[in-house]
Amino acid sequence: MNPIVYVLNGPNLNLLGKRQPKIYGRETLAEVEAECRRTAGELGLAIEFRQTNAESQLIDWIHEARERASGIVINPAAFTHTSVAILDALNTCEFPIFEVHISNIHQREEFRHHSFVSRVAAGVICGFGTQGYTLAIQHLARLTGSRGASPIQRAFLVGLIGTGIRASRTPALHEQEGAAQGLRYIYKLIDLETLGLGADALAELIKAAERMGFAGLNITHPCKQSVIPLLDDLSDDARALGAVNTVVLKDGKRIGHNTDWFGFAENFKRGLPDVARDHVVQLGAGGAGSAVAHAALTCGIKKLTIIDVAADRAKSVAEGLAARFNRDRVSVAAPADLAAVIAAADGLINTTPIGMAKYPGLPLPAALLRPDLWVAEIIYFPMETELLRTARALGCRTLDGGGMAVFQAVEAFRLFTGIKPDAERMLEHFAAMSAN
Ligand code: CA2
Repeated sequence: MNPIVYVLNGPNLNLLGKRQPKIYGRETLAEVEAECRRTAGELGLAIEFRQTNAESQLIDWIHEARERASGIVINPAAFTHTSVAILDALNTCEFPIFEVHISNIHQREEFRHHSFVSRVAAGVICGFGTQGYTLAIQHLARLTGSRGASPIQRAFLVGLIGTGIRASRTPALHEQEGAAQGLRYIYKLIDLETLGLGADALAELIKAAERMGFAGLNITHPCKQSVIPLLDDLSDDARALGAVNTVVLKDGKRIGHNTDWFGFAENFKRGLPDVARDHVVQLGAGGAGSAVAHAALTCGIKKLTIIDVAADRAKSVAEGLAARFNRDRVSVAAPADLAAVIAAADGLINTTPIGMAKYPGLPLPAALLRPDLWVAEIIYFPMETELLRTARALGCRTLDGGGMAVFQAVEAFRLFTGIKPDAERMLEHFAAMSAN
């Protein structure tokens, strides 16, 4: 039978993620529990995860653990600083006890600097956020000699197939998050251009990746559609969008997903949470166009008008959307009608490549912008496109494409590894890379 670890939580920790996020973060106790279970599971430990607001209950659980457990991880919360009774109960235990605090209690009010529990704890972790719990569990596993695979041994090999991708920041984003999670994580760029290959090499490259034990692949231009016939199954999103940017390779199967739309939706929710959404114009219906339009409608944009120089592309994206959302919410306009539709819009989303370092310029005449029009980009190289610069100078609310790049990677990392990445950490890393 697996050794049992009791993870005990004291008063008010049931409010985690719901109040005081600056001190305690945004993660809920249920999410902490899930992380603890995952870590313990990998290490061959069983977990009893509990929380109470009552001192007597905590003491009863410590007594229960005395009989059953191989260790305790305890965040006694405010009882840390007050309870001799909890200290006495812990003192009767013959196994290691680790005290965890989410915040750095020594940086806080004087009355939090003293802990009764520390006298009996084999170790104290504070100020590591909720990661403190999993660190304590990992250490306990080492002490108890539990033989699960150590997370440091878990290895993931993944990659990106596309053309002209040498400057991509996605490999660094994934690898750094993998390292921060204690994984051996390698993200290879498989650039068709560098290899002198055409898009028709895709089947051969996927087969090779599968044979070499890749956990998954990101797929980008020009292969997001052509990859589909090479897959065993698709997620609902990928099927609806007819585009795949993430392939999970598992148990001999290839499953296609689309995390681009999630990337735009998360970025939009965070960056422009309160803007008017009655009518929005999307420029461009190629590349990421259908994923962005899908995200826009999912984010509550009431009516979306799509404009593309290639009328048939705009029409086909609009038809796909109309099949999934209410038909009245999507329309197509001709480039000649741009001024009129923009005049009636709350926001503008640019999904054309104009503004990228390779295609500098504005995707529409500057005279059509006005201060009460919000403007969103999906380009992140450069982070400030000419469109964003012009819109900001006018006083428009704006959103750059950096967040979309990060959140598509957040979701792909989760799909490849089954491990929830730290999105805030990935955003910070991306910002640091972009500042260089
Ligand atoms: O940092 C920690 O983990 C603490 O143990 C948390 C206790 C505090 O009394 C200790 O000094 C340090 C407080 C737990 C309250 O938890 C809340 C969580 C979210 C919102 C409000 C309270």
